[in-house]
Amino acid sequence: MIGVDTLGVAAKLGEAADTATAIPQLADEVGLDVPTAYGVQAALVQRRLDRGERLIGLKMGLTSRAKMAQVGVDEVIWGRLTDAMRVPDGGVVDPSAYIHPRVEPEVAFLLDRLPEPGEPVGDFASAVRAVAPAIELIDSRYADFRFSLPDVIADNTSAAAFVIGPWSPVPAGLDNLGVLLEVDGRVAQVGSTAAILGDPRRALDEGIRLAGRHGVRLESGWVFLAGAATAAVPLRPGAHVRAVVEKLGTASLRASE
Ligand code: OOG
Ligand code: MG
Repeated sequence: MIGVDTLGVAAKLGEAADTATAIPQLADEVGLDVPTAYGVQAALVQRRLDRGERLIGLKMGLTSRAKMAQVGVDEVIWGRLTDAMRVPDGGVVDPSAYIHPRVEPEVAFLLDRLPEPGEPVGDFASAVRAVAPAIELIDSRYADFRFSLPDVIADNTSAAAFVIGPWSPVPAGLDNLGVLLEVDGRVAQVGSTAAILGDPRRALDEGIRLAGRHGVRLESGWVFLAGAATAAVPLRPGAHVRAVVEKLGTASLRASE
């Protein structure tokens, strides 16, 4: 699309994140379509790289019906992860650094030998070195956590922070593992990895395919978040959050008061 001020739109989203201040949706006003929105996302993440952050992975979004229904957008999307977004397992986040943070349970992959662009992942066990339970902290930069498809893509798919639990070798099956999100010891969400495109391994194929359309190639050593298996829940000050994935274990974080 001609005439979109990609850098200007990225600067608005970047400042909204840096100052934890919501902004109105902008896709309609500036005329963003999906390809231009990925261009804004690239520029938004480039601002982070310019200040010294490193690109360390890719995240999928809206790979489950629970998530699509929660935000009213029904297309699979992807975003970029940097080292500054990673919080150690069991670590503390400051909720006041975000606008309206939410947490959701995910499955993470540690990428290994990936196929050539355009090729499907033939052998998952050689493409992925290890798997882990994870928590993603999302924080839409748009008011009321409401957005259109191009809005959320431009906003790096609401990516804000993530925690990865202990890595395990790739198990025989990943397609029907129970998933729990606990807040302060109470079950907040229950689901199954089957909710993630029927099998979270499919999320990797989709990630390679969709990112490839925009010239992004996944790299060995990158982290990959397959997308939440359940709806996300608000992160309140002082909360203790655990994501438990059957056979894989637990990832946790705490929100400071
Ligand atoms: C968009 C990001 C979705 C997921 O796991 O589905 C996502 C949002 O919900 O704000 O990260
Ligand atoms: Mg997510």
